[in-house]
Amino acid sequence: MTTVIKTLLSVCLICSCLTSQAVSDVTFNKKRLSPTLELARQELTAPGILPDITQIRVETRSRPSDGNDSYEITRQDDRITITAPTDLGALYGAYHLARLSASGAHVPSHISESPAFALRILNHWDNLDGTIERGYAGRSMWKWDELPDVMSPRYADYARRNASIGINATVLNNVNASPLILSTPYLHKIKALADTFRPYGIKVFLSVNFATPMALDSLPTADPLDPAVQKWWKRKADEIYSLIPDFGGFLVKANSEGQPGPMDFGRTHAEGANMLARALRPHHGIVMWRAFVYSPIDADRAKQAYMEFQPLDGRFDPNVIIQIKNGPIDFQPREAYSPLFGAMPATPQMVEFQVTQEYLGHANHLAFLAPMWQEFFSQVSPASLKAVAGVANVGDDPNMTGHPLADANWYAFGRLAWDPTLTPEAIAGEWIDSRLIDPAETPADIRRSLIDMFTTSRETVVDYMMPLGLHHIFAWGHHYGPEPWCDIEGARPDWMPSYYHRADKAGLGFDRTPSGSDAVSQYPDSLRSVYADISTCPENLLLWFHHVPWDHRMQSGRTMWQELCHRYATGAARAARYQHVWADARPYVSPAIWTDVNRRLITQARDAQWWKDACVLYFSQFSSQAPTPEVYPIHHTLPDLKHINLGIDNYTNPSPALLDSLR
Ligand code: BDP
Repeated sequence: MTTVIKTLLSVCLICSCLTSQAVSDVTFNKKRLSPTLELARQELTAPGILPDITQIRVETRSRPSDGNDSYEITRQDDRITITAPTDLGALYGAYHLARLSASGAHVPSHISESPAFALRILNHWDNLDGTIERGYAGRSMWKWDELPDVMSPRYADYARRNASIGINATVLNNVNASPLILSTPYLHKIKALADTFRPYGIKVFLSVNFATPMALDSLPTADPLDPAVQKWWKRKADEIYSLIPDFGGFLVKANSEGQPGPMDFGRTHAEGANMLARALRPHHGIVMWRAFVYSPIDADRAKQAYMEFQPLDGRFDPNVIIQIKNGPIDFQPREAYSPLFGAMPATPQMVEFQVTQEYLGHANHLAFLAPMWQEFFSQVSPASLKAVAGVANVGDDPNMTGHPLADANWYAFGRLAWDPTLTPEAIAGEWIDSRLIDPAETPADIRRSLIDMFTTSRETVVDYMMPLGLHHIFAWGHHYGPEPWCDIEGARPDWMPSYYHRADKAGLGFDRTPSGSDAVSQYPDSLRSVYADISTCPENLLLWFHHVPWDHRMQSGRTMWQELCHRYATGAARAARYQHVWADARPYVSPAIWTDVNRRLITQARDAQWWKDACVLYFSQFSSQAPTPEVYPIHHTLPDLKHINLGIDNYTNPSPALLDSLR
């Protein structure tokens, strides 16, 4: 199969225009195929699938010990049987075979799969006006003006792409939620989407604004203990379920960044969440209540979620899950894991990852995120979590993800939500083989270099943006470029880079040991002592936990200043090298994708230099030491970089002068 055809297949897998052979004999034990089994049939009879298989038998039957989404595949010579307790399990089995087939892999004699998490959910930060908060792949997929009358074929395509990697739920709208999403006309639009997604096993959830009863129906309050408010939510839940019987529930951002919440009425997060949970409970719905909050108490930003939520352990109803970002701050290129995980043993918890690259170069930089998520799972046991959420990188761009290789992050999110033990190498290999190249036609060393490029890319971004545990030194607002010097009058101190890097003549980094903010004390004892001691703290989190003297000796033998320069230099150099890897891969990748990615890799390398120059020049003012030789050539001057003061408009619509200055 050529790579061009493969690209087509990855966009539209059920493409009857292709003429290669299909499996001739696909049978089911069920006489009448449900819409879900019909989808499985379409997958298994798609042209070109499993060329050496002649027969596939699909058996769906309940076995009490099986999880709902599980499946088994057995192969005997050229015959395959998929066995599953549910139709959806069978569909997942069909997708598994399609995946193996697309990457040219052999079907082993026995496969047994069951997902690690029952709920594997994408969070869209889509606004009702079609914009996407932190979205870099065009506008929202959801065409609210047209729905429910016009149903874009892309809705089914989207559902299929999710289901084929095991994602089984979606939150359609932004956590900064418009109350309008719960109005009756919108519920009819949502019903139409839910009907389309249902055969694919995708449940619909909504983000809700806590003050919706006030905004939508002029109630005088949204106090969760007010009976009229409780009744309002019960009625709303009944209305939703009358339209969407398998509706999943609500995601709530409350009392954070200006969003309303129970604390506006003197109530706790638990009282707010439970009120919603009780409205949903008769319908088996759940509430995912976010822990991304800014405590009013003046404490280290990294401590606030823990301080606000940990004391509420055990106070939430059973159908509430606390949704916690992977790190305690905000989706930085590298964070320590959030200490709230494991600190609320009597409360269900779930993790929120960010698939969209708000802090990782938007749709311009390659940053394959499986290593980041795997790093998280190596610290927080998947068994301790009820669910996994990922903030989507999906929009209405033709390829849905902007950067063509960013599809690998959507893919990796789904695959890890299904099986968190998969390695980044394995996931990158699967994606590359099935969606980028034809492994049979691509030399092994080229394929290997592509996998290496993917699996090193996140660390590369960390190195040229924020090595050694630095964090949040992004430009104001859009979070694209470097702005460690940013100082906006009147803004929250904990939105300022200097709050986090704390550069001074003595050193660099945030002292979170007992002599500083003592954020380390929120971690379990064994880890607290490791993080608190500068000699045992992992170097990739050193400046996260310590204010480190410039001349502190690192494991490499370099001083901290030299190591910092080294990381910036190697990060920028690696970003530049990706262009060579890509050049070598050119004959094996579709020309359109090659050209698009090439353009973005050039931008990435340019941006990496910009990050290196900005940070090294800025911090050298505090270290009082010149950049080390490996940092050269330095392309910019600090006054120039400061002068640019990138705003998002500048970035999306750069003036020629700005472009010149960045070259
Ligand atoms: C931050 C984003 C902001 C989100 C917020 C959140 O900058 O746009 O609304 O997180 O997660 O990362 O609520």
